[in-house]
Amino acid sequence: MKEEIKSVALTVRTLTMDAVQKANSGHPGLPMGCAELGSLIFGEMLKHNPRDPLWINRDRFVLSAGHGSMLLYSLLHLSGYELSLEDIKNFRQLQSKTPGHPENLLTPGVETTTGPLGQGFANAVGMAIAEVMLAARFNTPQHTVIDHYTYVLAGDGCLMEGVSSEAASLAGHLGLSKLIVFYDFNKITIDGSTDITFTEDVLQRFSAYGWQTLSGSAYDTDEILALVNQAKQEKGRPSLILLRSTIAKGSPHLAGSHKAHGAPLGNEEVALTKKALGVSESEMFYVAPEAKAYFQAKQKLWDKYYDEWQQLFKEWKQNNPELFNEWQKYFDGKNLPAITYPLYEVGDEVATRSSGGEILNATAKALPHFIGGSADLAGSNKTLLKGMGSFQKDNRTGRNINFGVREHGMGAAVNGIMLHGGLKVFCATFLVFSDYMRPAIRLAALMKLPVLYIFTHDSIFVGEDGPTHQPVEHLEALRVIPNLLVFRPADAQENVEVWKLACEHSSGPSVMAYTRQNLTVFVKSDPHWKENIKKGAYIVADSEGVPDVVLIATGSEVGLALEAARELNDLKVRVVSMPCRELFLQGPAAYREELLPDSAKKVVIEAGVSSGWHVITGGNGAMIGIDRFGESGPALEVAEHLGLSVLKIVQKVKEVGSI
Ligand SMILES: Cc1ncc(C[n+]2csc(CCOP(=O)(O)OP(=O)(O)O)c2C)c(N)n1
Repeated sequence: MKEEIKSVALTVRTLTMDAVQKANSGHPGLPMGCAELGSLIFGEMLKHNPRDPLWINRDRFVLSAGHGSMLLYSLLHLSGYELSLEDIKNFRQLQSKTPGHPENLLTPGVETTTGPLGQGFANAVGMAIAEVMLAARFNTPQHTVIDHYTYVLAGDGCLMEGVSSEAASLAGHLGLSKLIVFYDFNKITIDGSTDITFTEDVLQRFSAYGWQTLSGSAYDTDEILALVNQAKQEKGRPSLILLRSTIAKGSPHLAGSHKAHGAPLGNEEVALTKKALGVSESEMFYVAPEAKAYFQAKQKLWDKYYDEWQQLFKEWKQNNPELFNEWQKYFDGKNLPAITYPLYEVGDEVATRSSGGEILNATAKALPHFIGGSADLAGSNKTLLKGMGSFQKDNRTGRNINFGVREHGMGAAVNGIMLHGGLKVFCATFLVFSDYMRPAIRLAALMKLPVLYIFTHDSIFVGEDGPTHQPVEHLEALRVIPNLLVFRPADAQENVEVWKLACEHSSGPSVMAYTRQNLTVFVKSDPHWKENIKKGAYIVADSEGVPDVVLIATGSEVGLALEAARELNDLKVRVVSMPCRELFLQGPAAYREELLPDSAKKVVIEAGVSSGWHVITGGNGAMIGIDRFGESGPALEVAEHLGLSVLKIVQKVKEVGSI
């Protein structure tokens, strides 16, 4: 095996050097430094099947240090995934399957999109959570249908990032023992040696988090396999295996240098390295025949594991028809019962966070695979799944995840849960703290993951907690993320309808922005509002004939708009509720024109920044928003102070209407 691993490692080095050189950009250092480790992961550790990259029970491998993508691409190619040598030659080219950083939607075998350091690590924590949850749900004493490891390769950068600390702390608390992280301890980052930045004892830190910590050399294959064995023996803690390594190992002049981190080695150095490795200098994209043969032989073993699992699954299915019925709900979306949503009547006074909590519980009651949690705000967010337990070390069937005060880690972990497959996940915090999860939200949108975000306390109407807790720019900041839908329902009835839309949005995440304060369920003048809300907006109250002014509002401001409209007797006023601007803008142009006639002035009312709303006002109207931070005080006084009272809205509309 040792000789074969050498040949695989050699091939990783040659492919990496040539691909980076040809693209004239990329990161040769990590793949060359971790070539042996990567070869062992793909050849000796992973139970996977390159012919079925989405096999549910495969071991997961996450390259958290995504800049080292050539490590992953070389090994995916060698081990038989659908990634040709031609693809490797197209490294970093437009629309290739080998983008600069790994993207799960582009390349078979890539488990998650990585590059923003630390995110992959935290995704892996989510994957390990999913594995444990699903194992508890489906395994029987006779049959272990869910049973896999999650391996991670993380560098100094990943472990410096706060997101990995949060996720590691959570993983330690939860005792995720099937999570095994390799730490590429090369002590090099972009700016030089970690002596200038990162001198803590990482192993001690992880030990304090509740991890088993191990260490060895990245070039001693026996030792690495023994350490992994030790990690697997540990049943109560995740494992961190620190491996001492040399960046760009094999390069005569650049090994150990930060210069090899993120730049081509240069033609001369590539030639010298090839020579040192015993490869012909003129040979480009050299693949050692022994490396190919090694993986071809491995495929037989993987087929064996795979077939054994298929057989096991078949038996399990025959013996447990009811469990299989459940399985189909989790993994295929089949046999799902209809959700019985709560009913709300006109005049009901209920905060959208409260109706949201009821809707959430109704959903969880019907969908057994619906799980999630809050970052220590379940009570305020109203997101507790009642009677469904807390997922803990000693309760793997709990469906509430207590993420603790760890929004960064939560955001990234839920991406991992979703990526794992089998579960539908939500997470929650205050809207103002969505900033703490923004990198993960962005990645969820990029990966088209249908995560549900429940963000409550959605405006200055939070009141006394003051500007630190009053979001103003957040709705807009979220709306600008491509492929993310932001819903801000105006009452409990709307909430039910937009929740359905969010759940149906299967190709990306959705935000539910909910109020802390009560909102009155209002009469909708449009008899087809439940149909029309699917287009992002609908008419709540209309004028006789073509309106002079259309008031467009979202969430809690729809109620204000309705009150203001009643005061504006001299004008023909229409009120439009727009719980999802993105859907409205993506929808049919004719509907947009119908709702917002060219001739009418448009006044948008939202307790947030005005930026972005010009697309609706179209230069013919105004925005009543909040282009500053809020203030601490009773909510209605703060709102009045910031121009969000009925009186002030009426004044503003009169000004606009008379122009
Ligand atoms: C969140 C984030 N910040 C910054 C970067 C830019 N960046 C890419 S690699 C890197 C250094 C990483 O060092 P290390 O993990 O030790 O990788 P190695 O040098 O060993 O390849 C930085 C700062 C990034 N990709 N993500």
